[in-house]
Amino acid sequence: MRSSTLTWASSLCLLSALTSLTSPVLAVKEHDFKKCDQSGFCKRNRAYADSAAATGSSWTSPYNILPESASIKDGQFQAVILKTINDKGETVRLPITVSFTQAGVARVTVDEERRQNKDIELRHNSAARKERYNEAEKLVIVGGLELDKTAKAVGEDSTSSTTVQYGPDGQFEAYIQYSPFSVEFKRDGATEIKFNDRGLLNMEHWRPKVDAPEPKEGEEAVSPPAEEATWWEETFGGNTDTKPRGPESIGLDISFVGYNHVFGIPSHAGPLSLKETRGGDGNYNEPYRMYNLDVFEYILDSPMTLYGSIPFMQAHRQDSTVGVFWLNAAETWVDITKQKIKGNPLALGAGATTNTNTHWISESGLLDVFVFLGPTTQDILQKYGELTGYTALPQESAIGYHQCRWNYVSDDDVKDVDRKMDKYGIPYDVIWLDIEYTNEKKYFTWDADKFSDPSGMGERLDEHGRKLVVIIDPHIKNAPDYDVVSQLKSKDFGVKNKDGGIFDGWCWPGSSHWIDAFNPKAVDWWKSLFKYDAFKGTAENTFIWNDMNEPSVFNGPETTMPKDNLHHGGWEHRDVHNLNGMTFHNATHLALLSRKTGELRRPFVLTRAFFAGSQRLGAMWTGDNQASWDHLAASIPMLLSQGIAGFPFSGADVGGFFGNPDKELQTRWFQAGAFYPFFRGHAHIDSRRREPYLAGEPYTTIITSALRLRYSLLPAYYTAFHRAHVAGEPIIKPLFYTHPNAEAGFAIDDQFFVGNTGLLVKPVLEEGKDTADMFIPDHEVYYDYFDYSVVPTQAGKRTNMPAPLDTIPLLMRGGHIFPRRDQPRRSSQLMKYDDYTLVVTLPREGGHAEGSLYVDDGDSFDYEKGQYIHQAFVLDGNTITSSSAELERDASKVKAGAWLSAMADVHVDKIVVVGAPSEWAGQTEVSVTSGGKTWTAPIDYTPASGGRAAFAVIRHVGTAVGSDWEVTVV
Ligand code: NBV
Repeated sequence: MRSSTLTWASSLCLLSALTSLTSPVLAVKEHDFKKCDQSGFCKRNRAYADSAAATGSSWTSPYNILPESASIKDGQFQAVILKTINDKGETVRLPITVSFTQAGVARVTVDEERRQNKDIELRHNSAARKERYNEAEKLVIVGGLELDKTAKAVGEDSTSSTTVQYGPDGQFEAYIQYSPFSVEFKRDGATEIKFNDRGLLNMEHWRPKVDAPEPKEGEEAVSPPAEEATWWEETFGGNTDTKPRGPESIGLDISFVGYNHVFGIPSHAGPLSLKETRGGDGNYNEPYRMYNLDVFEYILDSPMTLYGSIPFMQAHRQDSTVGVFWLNAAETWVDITKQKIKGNPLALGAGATTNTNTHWISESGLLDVFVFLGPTTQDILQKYGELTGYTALPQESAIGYHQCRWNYVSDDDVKDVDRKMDKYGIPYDVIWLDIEYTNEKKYFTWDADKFSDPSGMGERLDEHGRKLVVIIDPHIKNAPDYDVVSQLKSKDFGVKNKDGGIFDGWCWPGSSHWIDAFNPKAVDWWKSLFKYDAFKGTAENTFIWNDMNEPSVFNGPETTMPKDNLHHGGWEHRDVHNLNGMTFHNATHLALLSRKTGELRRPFVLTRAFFAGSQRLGAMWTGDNQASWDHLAASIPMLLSQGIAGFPFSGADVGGFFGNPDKELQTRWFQAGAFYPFFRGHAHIDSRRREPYLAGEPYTTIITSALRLRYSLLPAYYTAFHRAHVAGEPIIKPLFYTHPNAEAGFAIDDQFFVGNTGLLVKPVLEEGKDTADMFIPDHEVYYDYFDYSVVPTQAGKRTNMPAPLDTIPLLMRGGHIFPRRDQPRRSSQLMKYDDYTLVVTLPREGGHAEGSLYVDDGDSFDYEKGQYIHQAFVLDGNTITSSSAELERDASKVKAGAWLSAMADVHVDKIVVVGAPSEWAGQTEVSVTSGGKTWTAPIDYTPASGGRAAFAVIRHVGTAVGSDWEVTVV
């Protein structure tokens, strides 16, 4: 459909024809996207793995550390690996550095010695760099690299290996074997991760192209050996990649010893616990692929690549998680196989019955891998976040509900939707404009006939505290009358083709150029386009959506850019492809920070393409899903994967992008979406209008309840976002994260916990279902969220719960306290100064519960100057207390700005104690102490009855939410 042979108009017609089908029967054209054996370097590395396996124990990896080159100093082991490249014993030199960071992370970096490269004649684009791409670190890593200078070599001096002890309390060890080269990472003496254990390390060194001799007359030309066929040129789907540097891939086997589950490497539409990829019952036949692509109508349960990539994987077994982060921005494939451990598995610890072997393959760049030895998932996420950055603390409105479609067609249309949402009492925060708002897809312009008064529209939204998001894509229309493209060309800020001219491709506007956001000067220019006086019609409540930034190029190979295109600094697109979307997202993020001097609002930018580090810049969504039950179900593992890969601010199009959901599906999707970290309804241009008020009864009421539930839980969500911001915690958490020893829950990916609230959600994801089988991971008591009934549960078993259409299966785990705001309003902005409710759930035993609240103005960066409230709540027996959640912080020393001053009048109004102790029966008053004063507040106690737990409601507590206080019941 997107081949260059179709005209723009005909492809759009075809697109419309396909997507106007009422029920989505669409499927990706798989042959439009490469399989491993259609990608030269993937095929070669897999073949290498096959020959290693076939050779068996006599296989020897040709990579050896030169013993005299090895040294360890100041937290770094350095040496040269010699790769034997032929039978004559000739070698190439590959410098290796193993760095040990103060946080206890090990990093293995292997480059190719530059000396080799002076002989390399680049056959085409001579402007391209003659070294392996080595700038991923510059764009991805923001901290955490301080070396642990106390890391030291231990054990006997040896010419055949070095063992380095590192990490907290010297708990970790890296055993570096020289010949053949391999590394074992150990925790407390036990091997957890092995590199090159199977001998699959493969660094295709740079070499000159040797042309086959011209055939003599009468003789046939000799063709290169099969494996060399794709070294210097490769063709797929009619596009030829000229590969001026020849073969340069890297491959490495990484084995997780005693680990049965691996998670991460999003984004793929498959289960959370990754599948094996080399065939067999229920397994995939293809490796997981990471190559950011606009995969039109993607299929489910597949290792196919999608729009974004995070090459970060965790392996988990009972009470232990370890991980690796493969820092490489080129096309990457990962094979996964599992192997039962022979002998005595218990030697490795409980549950360690299996090894998971992985094989990582990238097209170019350095071998650069970070190793995390856990032992908890959270510990790994924290350290990964120190390296790549944490989730930006979002605008509070960004975690409310977003109403989007392709397209709201005029400013009147926008105002009409806004009015109707109010009329029906449906809360929402942000309305979105897709590409049709522009004048002929020229970004930064408006279609003046339909949007005659964008400023008036923005002001109107602002009256209810609402925001507008408009789309800005990276393709810039190549039109004579378009100032933005004239500037892009005259300033030379576009991505180049292989010959050094500006790259011209096909996208929504027709012929287009792409901004090269790897160029800092281009980023500065991009920033200037967003100034209020440049992008007329936008205002402080306008935010941005970046789509198509994989980049999507309709007439390019696999709908993206040719790999031999050139970026700033002379790097080939091949080297940086997976980073491309992030650089564009980053440029837009920076642009929003500089729209007006002195204005300091947090940006909100949604991106479709992403890489490790994108979490610092905004939110992502899972792209063009379909209005079908299986796509609704697929959204949960996809978002859980995002969360444990360090980019939790994620959502899926609620209702499904392609097609028309029936009302049951739409309703269930809202119920699930109400728990997505990023919650947006969106729909394709050819789908029927489906704003929640159009659903009719009982659907509109049920959808509205789901939305109100989300709004009441915003304080809990915002607190969870704060944990993501400071510690890399997922917003929605899979069971292997919350219950790391409950084996039966490790692969469960259709239910999750919300932050640290103890709220356990299992959205209904199947048609016609009115019950839900919820897996219960522990012996704790669980209460139904809505009626406080004590759910009859058994640890490690499923509990069948009623889930008619108007009910979301939602449980509260005993032992938690979470904040809520119970007054329903039209937007989060209007709830800003509402009082709070605390919900306390008593545990099965011990009368202890904990929770917290983080809140700030949800808009500016004043929180960085202490303008926030962060309280920890504890129930102990008969006393509930609130005190600073940060021991080192003295909130009384913070000089309150406008927001914090106003919060002095915002109270904890109500405390609901579910499972309240029977000694509280008969109480009518509690005593409240705060700021040296004591007063009483009324309490109503309702005894347990008919399966419902006893509960107590304390009203008019009257303590400022930011203050320390104590409530004593008896
Ligand atoms: O801009 C139009 C759409 C957008 O609505 C969608 O959310 C993106 O994922 N966009 C893709 C372009 C083409 C869709 C077929």
